[in-house]
Amino acid sequence: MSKIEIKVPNIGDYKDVEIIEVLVKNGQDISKGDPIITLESDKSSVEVPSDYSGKITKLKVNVGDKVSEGDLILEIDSKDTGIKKDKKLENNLSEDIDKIPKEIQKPKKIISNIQNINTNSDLVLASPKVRKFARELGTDINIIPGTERLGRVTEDDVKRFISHGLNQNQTTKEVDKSKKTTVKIEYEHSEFGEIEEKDIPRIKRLAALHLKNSYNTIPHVTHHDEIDITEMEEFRNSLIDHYTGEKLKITPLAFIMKALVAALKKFPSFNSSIEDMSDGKIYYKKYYHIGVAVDTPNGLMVPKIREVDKKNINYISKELREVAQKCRDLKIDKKEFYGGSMTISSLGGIGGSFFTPIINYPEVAILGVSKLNKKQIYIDNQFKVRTLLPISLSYDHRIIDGAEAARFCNEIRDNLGKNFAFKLAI
Ligand code: CAO
Repeated sequence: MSKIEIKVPNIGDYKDVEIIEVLVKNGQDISKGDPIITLESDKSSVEVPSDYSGKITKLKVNVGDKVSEGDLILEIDSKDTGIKKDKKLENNLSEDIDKIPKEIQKPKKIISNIQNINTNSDLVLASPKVRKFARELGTDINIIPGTERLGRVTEDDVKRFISHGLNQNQTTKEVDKSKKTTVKIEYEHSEFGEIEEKDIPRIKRLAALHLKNSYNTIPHVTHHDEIDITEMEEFRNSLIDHYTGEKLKITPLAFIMKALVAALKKFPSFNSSIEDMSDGKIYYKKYYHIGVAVDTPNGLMVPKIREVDKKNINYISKELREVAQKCRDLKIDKKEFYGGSMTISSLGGIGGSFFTPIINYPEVAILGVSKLNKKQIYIDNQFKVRTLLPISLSYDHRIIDGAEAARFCNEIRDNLGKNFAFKLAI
């Protein structure tokens, strides 16, 4: 057994290329030729394979790191001797990353006339091979939903997309494009004062595609309401750890998640997905995995808290903190962004009253939560100070009617109301 260092091979003239995926873990057995990381330059992405077989002992890189030829990726214990490098793999890699035509590299200057802007093919994560495959089939890769990490599009995604006949979206995109060409920005921003040009972070660019797809495909309606959570808040603030005697720090979101799940059980159409209206299918989920929008320095991420129906609020609260931290540290697995029932977008810790959240496609509804506040409410012939929680439910009007949405919100209100919050907690 010898210890072998696997380094970034020859990648042409490229330096400081970003790692967008780490495909292996410490302790994993890998074979020669297995992909270990994916590198992406401005216009192309390429997987770096291992030159040797063995067990990974030290993984030295993370997603987001920038690397150049010769940088250490990982160390393995290998039966191989450590001297035979696969020249063929290395040459292919250098060619792949070199395939980026010079003329389509990132423009240095903001182009003031939108007529000149290319399609955004650089926004989608896909290997050059998959891009070519989509192009050959006459499909725009930008409108294909990717199933891999961070929305990466695979060859299977392209095939699935075509077999579902989703190409009709392309027509809409064509219309969008032609509209775009009629808009002309007459002046440079810099003509009005000092400006700074920056790249839009990758996660924001990827999220943009999903948000745009959802907003353009789903007819959204948003139902707003205020829920009296006075007793729930009193109860939440009274919770104490029996062992330490200290106050338990439980986010209101844990109660809201439980209340949402109880409402989903009563209104299964909210726990469903439609992938393509034209195939006439709706998928009802028998599980209760709630997505929670997490604000991170890199942009918004929506991991799922699984089986909320089977967990108590203390556990949910802890799990939410941990998962949110993983997102902020970019240490979350891609699968955690998939397979949700419904999403909650909470701005409660920040502020605001109501907003219009965008549905997390292919789900059919999303619950927006804003900052609770105290108000005078007329109850039992007198004004009383109560704690109110503003909620905003956006729903897919193709599948959910307004009356059903109002009933769903009433159910959430009852679930968070007097006595019921206590039941949710246990
Ligand atoms: N009203 C008032 N206060 C609230 C509240 C509400 N509805 N919800 C939470 N809070 C309080 C919490 O109790 C906490 O108070 P303490 O510090 O006194 O304990 C404080 O606000 C901060 O909460 P938090 O944000 O750290 O935790 P959370 O459980 O409320 O939310 C998470 C977790 C991950 C949802 C949150 O950190 C976050 O990222 N929110 C932003 C989501 C977002 O950007 N949505 C928009 C998507 S659409 O673009």
